[in-house]
Amino acid sequence: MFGVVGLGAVGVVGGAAVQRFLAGVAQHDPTGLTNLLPLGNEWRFYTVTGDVPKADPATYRLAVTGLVDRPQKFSLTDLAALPQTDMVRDFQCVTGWRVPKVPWSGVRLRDMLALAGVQSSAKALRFVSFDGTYTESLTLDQAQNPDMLIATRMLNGAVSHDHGGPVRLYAAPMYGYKSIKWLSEIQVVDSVRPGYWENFGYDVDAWVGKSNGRTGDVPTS
Ligand SMILES: Nc1nc2c(c(=O)[nH]1)N[C@H]1C(S)=C(S)[C@@H](COP(=O)(O)O)O[C@H]1N2
Ligand SMILES: [Mo]
Repeated sequence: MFGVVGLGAVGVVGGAAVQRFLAGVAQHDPTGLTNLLPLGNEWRFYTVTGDVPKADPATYRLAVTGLVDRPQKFSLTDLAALPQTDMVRDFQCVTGWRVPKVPWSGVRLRDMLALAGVQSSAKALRFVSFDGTYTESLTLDQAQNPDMLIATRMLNGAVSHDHGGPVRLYAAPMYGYKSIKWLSEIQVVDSVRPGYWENFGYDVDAWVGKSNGRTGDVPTS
């Protein structure tokens, strides 16, 4: 049942259909055997919704809403005007693949929250994707980690559409499913709302090497 639901949710559309299909299989395979599929040792492009409409950089907005004193909508120009943070960190998917030493840039999540003014009743963040389906979560404590980034650049360029551009989360210390692509809204909320994959059984606390039974993985930050 688990696998059937998962495969149904993976869009098999367009040129990357086969890769997306295999990525979907890998994500739902509790045995880990699909790691043996010849996908190479680089990025897999994941989407649970098939083709995602491209955002127009001129009209794109990132909304910060909920339990904040100053709800705001940031354009790409607004984001570029905020203090920028660079980091080089591995990207680690819970299914086993890792891309080493990826350069990332953007705005620290905690800087964004300070700007918005988080209210005292707030406990967690709910992240929303403009793909219409994917969500993620962090506790406010986790969001204070300096390696949680609202990424506008990766691999020395703008975040590409396939990688979740124009803006994605990069939760460096956690498995890749936390790094929501095509980010459109950060809702500040009073309790953790488990994200898309967490509803299929992945751990809400997704620290690399300390969750999902994957004790062998080396932390990325
Ligand atoms: N919107 C959205 N974000 C997502 C996903 C997704 O399917 N949809 N997959 C997650 C998972 S499981 C991983 S490992 C990474 C993969 O990032 P990439 O597609 O840039 O390689 O994106 C994460 N963010
Ligand atoms: Mo993943």
